[in-house]
Amino acid sequence: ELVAGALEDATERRSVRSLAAVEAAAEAKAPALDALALLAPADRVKIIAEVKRASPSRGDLADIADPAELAGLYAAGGASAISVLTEGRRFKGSLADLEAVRARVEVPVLRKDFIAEEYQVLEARAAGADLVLLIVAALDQPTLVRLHEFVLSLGMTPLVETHDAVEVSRAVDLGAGLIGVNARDLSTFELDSDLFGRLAERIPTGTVKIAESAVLNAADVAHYRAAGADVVLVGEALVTNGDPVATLKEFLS
Ligand code: IGP
Repeated sequence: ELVAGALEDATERRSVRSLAAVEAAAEAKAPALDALALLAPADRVKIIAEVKRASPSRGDLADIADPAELAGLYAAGGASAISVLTEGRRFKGSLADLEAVRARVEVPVLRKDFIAEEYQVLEARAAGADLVLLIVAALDQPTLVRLHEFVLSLGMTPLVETHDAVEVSRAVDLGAGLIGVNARDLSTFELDSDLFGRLAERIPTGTVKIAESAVLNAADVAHYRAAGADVVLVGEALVTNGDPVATLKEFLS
């Protein structure tokens, strides 16, 4: 499955670039941006725009020759942060994509991947990531607690992704500052665009509430906003639309 593949790939990278080397690279990096503050609840909904070439459920989405250029358009369109898929096998992303995006934009950048060990978190920081996705369904609670602490210890912000009420309570127990609800079930790939609305009330006030997936148009953004989303994370609709700046402006209007 997805996590096992991502871990195998990380193990392979580690044989080329040691833990110590990645630690040193992470250490040498300019500090991460304060994504928690930049994504804080506001009068208007905020958008995290995703650089996404492909997905297991949808196959190839877009031929993104220059992820940095796309991220630049996202920022110009008003995105508050950029998500970069770095998983290679099914999403066709890479850490090089993230590094290129980081070099281009001034907003926070999220490493979107199946993170299960510290090495991957260090890689994220070494590539310049400000945020790291932690998927509750993919981690037992002690590992989740450990990785959450580790992300924070590097000055980055964890985005804790959930898909049911039990996972939300596990995220709340962590003291997570950012909690996402993914409308897509990562084991069946089914979408449930009302899931965020059902789970939002379980997320404490003061936590940044993020609705992930299933946004195809401005009405979907409004639907999530009405259900209490502070931030909406959008991938497919932006990469498949020829004019991401116009699309984002519409989503934010
Ligand atoms: C974006 P969409 O439906 O707008 O393309 O979804 C994002 O939510 C989705 O890519 C995602 C994801 C993930 C991908 C959410 N959580 C975890 C991989 C791993």
